[in-house]
Amino acid sequence: MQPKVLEEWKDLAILCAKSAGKLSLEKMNQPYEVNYKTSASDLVTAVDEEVEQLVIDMILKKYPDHGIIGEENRFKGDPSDAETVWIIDPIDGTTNFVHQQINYSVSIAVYHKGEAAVGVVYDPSRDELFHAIKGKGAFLNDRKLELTREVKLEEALLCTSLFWNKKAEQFGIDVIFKELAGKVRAMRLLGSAALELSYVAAGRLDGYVSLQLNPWDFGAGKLIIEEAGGKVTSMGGKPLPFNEKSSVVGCNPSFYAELKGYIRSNMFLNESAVKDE
Ligand code: 2AM
Ligand code: CA
Repeated sequence: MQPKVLEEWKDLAILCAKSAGKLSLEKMNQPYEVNYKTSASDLVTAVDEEVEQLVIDMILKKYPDHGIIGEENRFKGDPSDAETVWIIDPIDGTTNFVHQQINYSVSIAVYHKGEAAVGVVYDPSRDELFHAIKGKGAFLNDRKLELTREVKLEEALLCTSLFWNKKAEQFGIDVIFKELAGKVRAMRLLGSAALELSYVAAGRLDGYVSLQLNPWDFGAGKLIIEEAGGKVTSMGGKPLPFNEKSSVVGCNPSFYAELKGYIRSNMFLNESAVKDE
């Protein structure tokens, strides 16, 4: 893809993310509807839907032939018909949006022929923009992000979005994380996967692990970590897909092999079963 086109996609992704963030901040202190998706711990608000619609309208105005995969499913076409697909999460960390009013983000990725081309994650409450173009590096606002510092696993600040559900226990993940927590410097759980992956790229966290995420949670963050020089794969070491669920390991490259090996050797890992949850 021509560099000029990639720049245009990135510029629109940034414009969409900032407009989405502004709308979410405006709506935050007005009454809005909150609904349960699958359970009381899986929320969706009227703001998620309104913000997704805003982003879809902005994308289709400029690129009517592009496909869109959004968490709230508001795109009317079939994204598998398009060569270029935008993957959006209007609010990643809806629970934080509702409870904390911070620690949530807008995640927008552009994939071309199945490959990540552009990734943008915007934190509206801190006005922080993480962005990357394939082959052109990753940035936090104007600062280039480079994971050049060597980090040992025992010095690492690790993050997860572990779900304490039956499936997680069945895979032994509760035991692993208990043990892993004693092996690394400390563990964190922030509640917005897109933001947590971006923090890994920025060196604020050293690694992020999840048993299962959706493509709109990791689509942009994956490219931002890779462009900062980090490693991101599934727990089994496979490249992350753009159109289906996956487990995720993203980290500073210096301990990737050790961390992935540790997870694999301590847990019964059947990736297709993890995905099918
Ligand atoms: P979401 O807020 O867009 O749903 C929370 O730990 C992280 O996992 C968030 O990025 C959240 O994204 C994501 N997530 C995906 N499915 C989830 C679920 N069923 N319950 C809680 N968080 C979920
Ligand atoms: Ca969401």
